[in-house]
Amino acid sequence: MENITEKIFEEATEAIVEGKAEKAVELAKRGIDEGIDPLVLMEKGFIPGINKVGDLFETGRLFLPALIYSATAMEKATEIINAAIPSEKELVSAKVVLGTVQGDVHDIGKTIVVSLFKANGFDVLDLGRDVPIARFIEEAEKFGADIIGSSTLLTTTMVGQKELEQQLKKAGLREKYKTIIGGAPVTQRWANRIGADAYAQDAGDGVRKVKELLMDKN
Ligand code: B1M
Repeated sequence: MENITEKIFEEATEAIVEGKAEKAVELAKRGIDEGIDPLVLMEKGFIPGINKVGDLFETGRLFLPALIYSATAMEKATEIINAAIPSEKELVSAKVVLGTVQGDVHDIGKTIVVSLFKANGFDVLDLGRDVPIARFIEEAEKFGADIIGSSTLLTTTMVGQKELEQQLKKAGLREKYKTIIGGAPVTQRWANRIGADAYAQDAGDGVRKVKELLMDKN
């Protein structure tokens, strides 16, 4: 069993690096059928692949068309993984609005966060990607959210998370919501600097942090 699991992880990494969407989907399905936890499969199989692609892209050893093939393979595998995340039966009476900030179209990680939040019983409104900052607030007001979550993968768009804090303050709504931020370049230090209530390094951490924030809120 261990060998099969390791082999699936390796092949999943390879499928993403090579940008093979059909193969990635087949491996995601096979891994789940073999009983591998979908998030472990993501973490040990697919994420190392897309991280490798990122490194190759950054160092000029892979170009945009290949990055797009790999991203497509990753998106397709993520759909299968997200659908397989087991749901908690207990509903949490908390509403979360989540999106990727304006100027940024990276949404693979954000989508995993959304799925895990839903699986943990949160009522989630997914705003998608490239979301104008003011829209986070408008939608949170309409949805009756408790938490506003923002994701970003580009260093140039991190400033959107700061702007969200500023716009909330300006509208006199900062105390009404708890905010959580995430994304590859984001850190706890950035959260402290801009005044976000929490930072999460991955989806599981996000669920833990949101539960803590809700305890503070009540
Ligand atoms: Co882009 N890209 N990309 N890209 N891309 C990065 C981010 C980059 C680091 C690659 C590199 O150079 N090494 C680099 C950014 C450099 C920088 O800012 N300093 C980069 C660049 C430059 C670009 C373009 C500018 C390229 C170009 O056009 N010349 C362009 C930007 C377009 C735009 O947004 N305006 C671009 C485009 C793309 C694609 C469209 C091809 C594709 C995205 C497809 C999609 O998302 N639908 C893509 C991809 C795939 C990547 C890399 C390779 C992988 C990102 C990813 O999906 N990771 C990325 C390199 C990298 O990050 N290693 C890269 C897997 C995912 C599961 O992880 O998103 O980190 P992540 O999410 C994690 C955690 O961060 C956390 O939980 C998730 C699950 O564990 N998390 C949260 C995330 N959000 C959270 C929110 C929370 C809590 C936790 O609470 C609210």
